[in-house]
Amino acid sequence: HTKHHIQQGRSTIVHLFEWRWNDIAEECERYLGPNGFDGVQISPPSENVVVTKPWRPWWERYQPVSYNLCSRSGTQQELRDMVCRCNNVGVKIYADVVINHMCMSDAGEGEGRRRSTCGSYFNASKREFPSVPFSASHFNDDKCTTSSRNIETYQDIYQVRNCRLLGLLDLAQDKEHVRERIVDYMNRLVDMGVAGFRVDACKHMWPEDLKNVYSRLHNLNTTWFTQGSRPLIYQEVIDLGGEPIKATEYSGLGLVTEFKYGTMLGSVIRKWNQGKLSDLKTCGESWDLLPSGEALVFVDNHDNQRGHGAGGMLHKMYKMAVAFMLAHPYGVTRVMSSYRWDRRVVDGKDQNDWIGPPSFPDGSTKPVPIQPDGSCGEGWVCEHRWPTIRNMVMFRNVVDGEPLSNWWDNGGNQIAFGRGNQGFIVINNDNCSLDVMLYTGLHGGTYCDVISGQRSGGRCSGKQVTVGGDGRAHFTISPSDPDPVIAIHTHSKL
Ligand code: AAO
Repeated sequence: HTKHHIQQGRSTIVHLFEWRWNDIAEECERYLGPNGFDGVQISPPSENVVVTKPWRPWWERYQPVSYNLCSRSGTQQELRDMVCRCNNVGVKIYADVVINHMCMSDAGEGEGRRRSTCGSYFNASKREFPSVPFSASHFNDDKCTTSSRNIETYQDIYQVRNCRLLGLLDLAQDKEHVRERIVDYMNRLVDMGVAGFRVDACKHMWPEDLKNVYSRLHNLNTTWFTQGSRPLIYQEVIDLGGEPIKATEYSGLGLVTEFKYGTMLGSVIRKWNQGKLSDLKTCGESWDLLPSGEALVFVDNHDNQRGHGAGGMLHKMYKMAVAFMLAHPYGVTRVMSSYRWDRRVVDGKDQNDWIGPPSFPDGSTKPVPIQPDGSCGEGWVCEHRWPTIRNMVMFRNVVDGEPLSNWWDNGGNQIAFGRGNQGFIVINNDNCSLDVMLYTGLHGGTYCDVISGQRSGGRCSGKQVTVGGDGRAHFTISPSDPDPVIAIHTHSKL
């Protein structure tokens, strides 16, 4: 079984969606390292087809034409430099790998930088990708029984795995040549110092083929990792129930994205179907979630944000959901860092869901400028720099390994819980004030709330909480607070 390498004292993967390698390298050094992030999920580093209709959508990166390492995020040299610089400050890189398929069947033929990001030749209608190389016999079409060659129903496991997802040319991972090319691609990244992978569209690949591929991966690069370390793998499988393919078919191979978690949390925070925060008392396996050690959890992802895949939420609720997720022991946590685009929703669907990252007229991605207040400019949202999220990532590090403890709720939407005797969080999602005395498990003293401020030196820029010698403290949270949450931990003690 995969040995996990979420190192002690660091938690949480941040998905720097569509960022350039150079910007990620800077961010590791100036922000992610010092703030205790475990690692970065990067956008797919492989060469992809250049889509111009619509203009350079973000999703073109999910249409590889080769496994050469140049993309809108940068060159192979820039990728290598980023991996090295991030590892040097203790921040790991997890690469998003698209190995289920190549580009869409109607992508045509071409070469040069206007057609593919490294300029490699491909011919989609002949299914030829000579830079890998792949050719017609390496695809699954002979196994697919639908007349469109596409997946037409998710109720048939053979269609889901042998036909084309969204019209994308479906690779035959049961063939040795295909396995070997994929393994070679992933091993080039491992050898460079990458610590693991987000594997795209795993539902559409047979578990035994993935098992074969993962078993052939090299150990992590010993320049940064202890000898014998295995890559951390988290597999994208959307399992919300109702389909024959289950997340548990993949959980023996690595972590699996637990889509039920964000769906459940979002619905409770929005109070849908009479949901209330106090329901979260039992959050975990009894909710039909994967065992905690097998799940990668998140509140939103790049698909959900724009109505692709399976979930979105208002700012205040969103931060509350992320704060809960980071405080609660369940799963390996991932936070999303996105960019703004002009949503144009018609009949419930965003017509602009394709818009790519902030870019120059020539299609190249803009750098991420950091403003004097620490936020990002040029349309980059940088949720991971929001103080609540950053400080809760640190909370999770401080309480790492501690059990859920001292749960309290009012039977409605006010809850509180601790993590051993290391940290304590109180959340008010009711429309009335919270005003209560609670046992925190923390040692007596004055603590700085890391939601409304933070400790620096001996001073606190936010609310202060006094824990008595008996471990009890008085909390008040008004529902109109910008963040109706209070969180304290041993490192925020004044
Ligand atoms: C683009 C165009 C397409 C075009 C295609 C080829 O948008 O119109 O046909 O090119 O020319 C991304 C974009 C796609 C884009 C693609 C390639 O999202 O729009 O297509 O790049 O450029 C399924 C997969 C899942 C996948 C998801 C999008 O199982 O793996 O579709 N996610 C990943 C990536 C994603 C990427 C790809 C895969 C492809 O994260 O960014 O696509 O590399 C059900 C199923 C899910 C299924 C969804 C959506 O979900 O369970 O397995 O995901 O449907 O089809 C309720 C249900 C829930 C259901 C959900 C949505 O919540 O409970 O089960 O509704 O219907």
